[in-house]
Amino acid sequence: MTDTQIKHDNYTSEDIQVLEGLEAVRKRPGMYIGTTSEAGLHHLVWEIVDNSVDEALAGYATHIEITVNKDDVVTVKDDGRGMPIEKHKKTGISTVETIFTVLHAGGKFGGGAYKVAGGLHGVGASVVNALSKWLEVNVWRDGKEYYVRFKDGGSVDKSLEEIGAVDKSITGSQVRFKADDLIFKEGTVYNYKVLYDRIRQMAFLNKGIRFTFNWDKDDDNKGTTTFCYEGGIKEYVEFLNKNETKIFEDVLYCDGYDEATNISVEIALQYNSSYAEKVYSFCNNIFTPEGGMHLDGFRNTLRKSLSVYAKDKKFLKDDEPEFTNEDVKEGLAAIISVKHPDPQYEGQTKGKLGNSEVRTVVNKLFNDYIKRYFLENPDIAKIIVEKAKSAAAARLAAISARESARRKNDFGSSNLPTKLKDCASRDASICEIYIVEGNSAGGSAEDGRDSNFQAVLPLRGKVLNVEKARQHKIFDNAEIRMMIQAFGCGFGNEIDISKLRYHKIVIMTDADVDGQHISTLMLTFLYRYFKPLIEEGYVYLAMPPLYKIFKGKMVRYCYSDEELELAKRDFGDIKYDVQRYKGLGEMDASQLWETTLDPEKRTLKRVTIADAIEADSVFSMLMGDEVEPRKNFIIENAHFAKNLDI
Ligand code: 28F
Repeated sequence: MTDTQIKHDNYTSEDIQVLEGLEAVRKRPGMYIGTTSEAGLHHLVWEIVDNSVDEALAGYATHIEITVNKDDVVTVKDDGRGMPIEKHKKTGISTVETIFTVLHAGGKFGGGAYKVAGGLHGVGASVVNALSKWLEVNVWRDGKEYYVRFKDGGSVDKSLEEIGAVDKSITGSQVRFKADDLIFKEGTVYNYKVLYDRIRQMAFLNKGIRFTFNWDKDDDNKGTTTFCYEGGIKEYVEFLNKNETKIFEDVLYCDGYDEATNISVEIALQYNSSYAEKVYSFCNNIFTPEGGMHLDGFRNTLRKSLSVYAKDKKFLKDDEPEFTNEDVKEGLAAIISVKHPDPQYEGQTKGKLGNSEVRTVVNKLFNDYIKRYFLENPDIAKIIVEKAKSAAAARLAAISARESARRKNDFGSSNLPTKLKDCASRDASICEIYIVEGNSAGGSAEDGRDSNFQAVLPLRGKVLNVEKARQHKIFDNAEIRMMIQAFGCGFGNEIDISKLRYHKIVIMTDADVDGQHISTLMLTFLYRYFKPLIEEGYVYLAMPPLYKIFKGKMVRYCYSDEELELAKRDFGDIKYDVQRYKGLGEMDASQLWETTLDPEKRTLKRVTIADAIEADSVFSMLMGDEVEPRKNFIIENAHFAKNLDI
């Protein structure tokens, strides 16, 4: 044993207290990580990675490596200073053990300046330990390597010891853990895409930090990806616009730090030729889906400064109205990222930044920047003004189109589309509407449903490409008018959810590429015009089966290739038949009920905002002006996209 080794008995009163603390986490994991489903499992990774990011933001780590192995063991490693191993004053045990065994509120203890107080983030590494079957830590510090291991949700398995000498220049921390399947009952299997997307996002949000992602499973994703963006959110905006036609090359970027409030701000933006906006705001590296003060400050300053500039330069006449927020967001891609020492989150899903001082700080910084930018770059200022002017003109056209439509009582709830096969119940909380592509499938759905609470709206042809069309065109589209009428809650900024006629809006398409394409279109449309319905969890995807495996009266429906393989085993020696469903139309009414409509048996996938944003970006790529990325996408996905008619 060496002098630096910190030995303590396994049964001191502190230890017992510690275990009681971690036991509380195991009793109510949801309180600490939100859920114990897939999102909660991934939360464990982010807790550990966040600590590495903090060490990098403090200026000590440059590289963070995340590995998932075949057995879903996660390893996170950084090249920071290494967690301190000295005895911690308050706890009497080593700091590293304290970090993993003492529950603490984010920020207060961890030393990270930017934790999400009160929220689920930054609850700390001890929570990860509490929810792991085992967890081990290696620390490289002062020319030595240290090791400690915990098991069964936080009891010390091997106490902290020095395990070797290394060169003094080697420093850092590594955590390996296996999530506990007693806690994560749905399984401890990580999702490649979830990890990949978030790691890339963190790399965009934290310029210069190098992230390495190793996926060590024997599947199609096996391999290593490195993300490092010297340009940070400037490159994030380039990424958002990579499939769009930019209307100027520059990405506007500013950053600043306010000493009085300890708030730092980064903003990047660029316009493209589309009519949609992609504006995402973050606080402390966490997406704020409901926006908040940082976003308000950004939008108001953009609107005001562009209006003032346009008036000044006589692009807008004295008697013309100033731009609205709507006018300046057409074709806008932007990232607003703030760091706040004590963020307050509000709103339905706690996804809205409430601290009002953030708005003031963003206003000041962005206003100074953009005023100067317009003066120095009059050509670009003019392009943006022209874009906003044409948006304003379109907005006025849309208002008059909508007013004339309203006069005809088109979107009034009294007027339901003739094609809608409505349900009997008027209790929206139990009512469901199936939006079905194709007439034949619509027929089976109409016959197979329970008409007490299930309505069917068959759509013919593809939903209008909302990316390319402006509002007044969109309302000319018959399919879209039918949906607006059927939902009954209005659309766009004027949604009144209390008027929504169905609390489940279910998109039902064939389980093939064409079907996927249509559901992408549908999701994009709903995202752009009915966002609150997605946010409130009213939108679902139906999951029709891919196969039927049967022998005589013995029948099983399978929803994936894996399920089919498993089912084949159950049929064993029996000579079975397999039918592959190419489309919903191949199922008769009773089969459709049994497999896809019956609430007792069906699977519905609830659409999240993240799904919709993903659909939106795939969609922009498939539909946008840029031909090259679309071609690449089709070539890369050729095995899968053979029927994609774009
Ligand atoms: C794989 C996960 O957790 N990295 C970390 C550090 C570095 C320090 C630290 C962490 C000090 C006072 C608690 C080192 N030297 N990666 C990580 N790297 N924590 S976590 O300090 C913890 C705080 O109370 C560190 C000097 N100061 C800080």
